[in-house]
Amino acid sequence: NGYTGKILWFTGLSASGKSTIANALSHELFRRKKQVYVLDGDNIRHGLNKDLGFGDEERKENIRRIGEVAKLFVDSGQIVLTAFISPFREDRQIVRDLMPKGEFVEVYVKCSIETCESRDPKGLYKKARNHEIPFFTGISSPYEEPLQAELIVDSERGSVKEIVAYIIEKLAL
Ligand code: GGZ
Repeated sequence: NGYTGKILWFTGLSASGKSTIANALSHELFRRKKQVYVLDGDNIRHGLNKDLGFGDEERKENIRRIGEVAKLFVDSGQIVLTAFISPFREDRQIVRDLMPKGEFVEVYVKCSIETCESRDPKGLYKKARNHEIPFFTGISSPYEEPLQAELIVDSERGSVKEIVAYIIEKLAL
């Protein structure tokens, strides 16, 4: 069972917990000697995609590039954990279609907009409400819930630790 390359594609609202869960999962997989790498806003939107904003077309291009980069990591044998809002079904489907069956696993990090807004770790929801940030997902830009996610994790119910354990068990990682 040597070859384990795949994409775990986390999708969900801002502050739903995508990056936190992906990073905790990556630490646990590393501990289990898996080749794993996290792609998130910190290493993609500040680098490769720093030319892109948050209009629909720019989000689409953001996700397209991330999909292509993730595919390269999978080619090199890694488990890639991506943590982007990726609000559009069509764009997630395009990445799914890049990958062989079973190598794209959609993980919906479910969390109500009310809870995300109350967490507001960076004060972005407040700014969006005050019209200081346009096209903010869940406020002034849509989020299309997955209809066919392989996994749904509810960050309002489970702890990060429980969710990580659940993902590892369900996917037999
Ligand atoms: C949504 C925004 C926006 C707008 C800046 N809408 O909670 P965060 O801060 O750390 O994560 C959000 C991140 C979203 O980038 P993604 O690359 O994941 O988005 S997408 O997949 O839709 O392309 C948020 C911050 O960037 N942010 N402006 N208008 N989130």
